[in-house]
Amino acid sequence: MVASKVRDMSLKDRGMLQIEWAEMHMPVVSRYIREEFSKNKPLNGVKIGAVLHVTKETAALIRTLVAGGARVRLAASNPLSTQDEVAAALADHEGVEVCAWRGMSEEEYFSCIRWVAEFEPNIVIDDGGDLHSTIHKEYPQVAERIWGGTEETTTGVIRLKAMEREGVLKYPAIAVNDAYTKMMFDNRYGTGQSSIDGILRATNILFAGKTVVVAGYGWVGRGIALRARGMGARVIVTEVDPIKALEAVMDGYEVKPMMEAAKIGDVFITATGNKKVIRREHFEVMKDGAILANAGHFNVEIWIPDLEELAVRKRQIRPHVTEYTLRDGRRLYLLAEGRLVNLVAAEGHPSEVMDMSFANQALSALYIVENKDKLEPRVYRVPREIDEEVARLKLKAMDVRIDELTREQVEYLQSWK
Ligand code: ARJ
Repeated sequence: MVASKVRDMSLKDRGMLQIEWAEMHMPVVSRYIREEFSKNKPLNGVKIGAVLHVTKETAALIRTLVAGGARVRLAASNPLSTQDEVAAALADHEGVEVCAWRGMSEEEYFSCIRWVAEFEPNIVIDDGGDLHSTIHKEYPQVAERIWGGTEETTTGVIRLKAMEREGVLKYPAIAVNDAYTKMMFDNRYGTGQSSIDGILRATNILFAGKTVVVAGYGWVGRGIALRARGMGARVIVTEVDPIKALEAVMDGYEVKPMMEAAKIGDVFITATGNKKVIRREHFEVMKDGAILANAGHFNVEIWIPDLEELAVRKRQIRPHVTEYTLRDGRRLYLLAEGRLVNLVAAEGHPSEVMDMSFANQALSALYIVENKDKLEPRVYRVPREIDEEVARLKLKAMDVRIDELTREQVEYLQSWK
């Protein structure tokens, strides 16, 4: 408790109410798995270092890990995404230390991540890969002793696979992002709703009738395109992958190069995981009033240095809306400083979908404890059994029942004759 660094401890009661609200909608993590963990204490004495967005949903996960007997040190996975009241409530918790406040500098952000590394955790849970990367670069002795790690998001998994490829990965890593019950739900339905929620809270614009350009048609882009269309927007998708581009066409969207989409879009939402997706040449042709938002993990998709260079004036119009006036008088509006618009301008994904993502996290942490002697320093998929268990528990919570194969059907599926 003493070691925690948060904005204001007097917010803790308010934070606890938010956590209760989240947990009401997270039956898998905060009821089923927590009950099991409380009973059997499978994480007894395990030190977990976590770098996650410090939200009410993350709090539900942390409380479940602690119920299982773990001690947790938690830092923010983005300088602007922390819910300060939740950070205070968590810092007040037995067994939890927190380093997170909204609006921290880049330097403070990394100092909190180092503080998690210095905990010498047995297990590391990361979102985006900054913890994995910092430990590998700066704390090799700590890395040697880590049993295993998990990774919440696509960007982090890409970085872990690069480490694996270059032969530098020091501990086994489970790509929680790639579980079906994560990627197909959190990335699609979670981001689809929460990114639009962030844009609406920041701007209060009407989506109906707008031309919305979605850059990237992975799970995140698909979800955003789907929800934007559902609200009456005309959706244009940009892609570099021919298969995904074709899928977008077949799903009924217009597909164009960014250079053409730039001229006609009212709202731009990036979801590629890459850098400089919207840059100088695009800003130069955009319409007066165009709105720019990012849904990807890092603030590099909309290339802000170009925008800064092109602008003759910059004003904060309202929270999370920065106006850039270009030389010819056109005004472009950047939301949430180009960081994940859903977590900065809204509250991130709804609890219901984080319930599935974080159930995968909790069960993957347990899997590492149980299999630490067998696992090698590689990137692993979430075991199929965990994925199916998460789906089963979610269905149970939703009171949805499904059929079972008959013996005859099982035999039919197994026969090749
Ligand atoms: C915590 C959240 C929330 C939320 O699972 C999502 C993902 O892949 C991350 C990309 O950085 C963000 C993470 N995420 C979305 N919403 N994490 N609480 N409410």
